[in-house]
Amino acid sequence: MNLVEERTKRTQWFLKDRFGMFIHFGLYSIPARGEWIRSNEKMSKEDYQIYFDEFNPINYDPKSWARAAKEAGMKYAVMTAKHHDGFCLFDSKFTEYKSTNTKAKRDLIREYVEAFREEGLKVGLYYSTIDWYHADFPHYNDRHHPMRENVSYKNVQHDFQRYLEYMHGQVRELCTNYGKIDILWFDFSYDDMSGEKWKATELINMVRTLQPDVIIDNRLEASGENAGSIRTSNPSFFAGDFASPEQIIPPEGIVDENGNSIPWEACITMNNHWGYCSTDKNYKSAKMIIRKLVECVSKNGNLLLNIGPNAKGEFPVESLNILKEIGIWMKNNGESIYNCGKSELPKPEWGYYTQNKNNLYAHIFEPSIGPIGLSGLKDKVEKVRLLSDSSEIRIINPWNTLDFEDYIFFNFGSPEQLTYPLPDNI
Ligand code: JFZ
Repeated sequence: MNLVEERTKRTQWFLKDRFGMFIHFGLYSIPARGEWIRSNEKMSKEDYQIYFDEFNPINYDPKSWARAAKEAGMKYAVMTAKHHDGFCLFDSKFTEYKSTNTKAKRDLIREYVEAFREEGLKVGLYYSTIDWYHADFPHYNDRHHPMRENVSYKNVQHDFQRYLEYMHGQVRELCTNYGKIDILWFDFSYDDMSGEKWKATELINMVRTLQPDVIIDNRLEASGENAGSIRTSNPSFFAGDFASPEQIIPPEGIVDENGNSIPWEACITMNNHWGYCSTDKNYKSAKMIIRKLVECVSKNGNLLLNIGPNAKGEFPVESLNILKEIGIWMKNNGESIYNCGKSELPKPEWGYYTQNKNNLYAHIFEPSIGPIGLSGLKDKVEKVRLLSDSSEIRIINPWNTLDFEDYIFFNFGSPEQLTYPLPDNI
């Protein structure tokens, strides 16, 4: 098997599952101004240390998180084992900067993988390639590093090889000590900090040896607008198994250079932050998120929806409510999401299609004043049913179909609507 065939095989479950939960949790959940706070506010190690000293998420209960994810219809999750600030939520032997050394005294990642697996969800780990804590991370040329403008800091010697040993050692721990890992989500590459700079071939070799079936994102080489070589027919060994567009749903999905769809997953936040932000109440509606999920699936993609738990280890109440609402919809309509993908039919003007082997699902976003038309389907549709209650939707002949020979029409409103021809003046 070549690399593309191996990718196709590994990602089968991922393409069926379609919907997952992203969790950004760490020391930054305490200041509650987002996970980039240390960089954004140019905080020194000492400035940031207070959050380590204080960290104690007394209500951390990943079982309740897993239940919330499952009830929302999510099939997998990805949680930050280490974010850019370098703080480890797992018991790594390579650092003292970890949750087991805080007041919490817990390996949060162990509890997370166990809880989510118990609910039947697949588990993923986010691991930041960038590290603002490790003394050997080369912040002297790093436009993101909190200490980028600190002159005395620039003169300190940094041994990047030592950082790479640290990073590889931690990835080995994550692939060894936590059972079967379904997704590894590396984040991220930029400037010349990309690909072999991370010793990516060696890293992926190790990962594949320890976790043969794990799927990996494309960010060991991708950055910004560059998706890396995953879209070529000859991707690099570390190109990843799926593309990871962020806060955007690609207009045409993601295809390789031959026009074949490749696995992709859009990650989006519920408000405008990844890590908990107490003042950001700009939550998207459940309706909008459901529509974004439909849009992803209609373009052969997945949706990874982020939650930023607060310092106590709780999901914000707004997030919980959104999850509940999504769950109600998924319970009734999940059949049009799981195991579904892009339809052979072009996008209809009133919404999106999703499709599986047996059915075409019409997701009607636009309210209609009358019958809704499906192009190219005349005489091809056996029956139309409302997915949520299996009730009959009648295929009808609207008043004057002369111009619509290729369409079938069905009525989505009350039957009476059908009988009234539209007035001439609208
Ligand atoms: C990254 C992180 O920096 C961020 O904190 C969060 O974890 C998010 C999911 O991923 O954000 C990025 C990464 C790469 C780019 C932009 C934002 N990029 O290459 O343009």
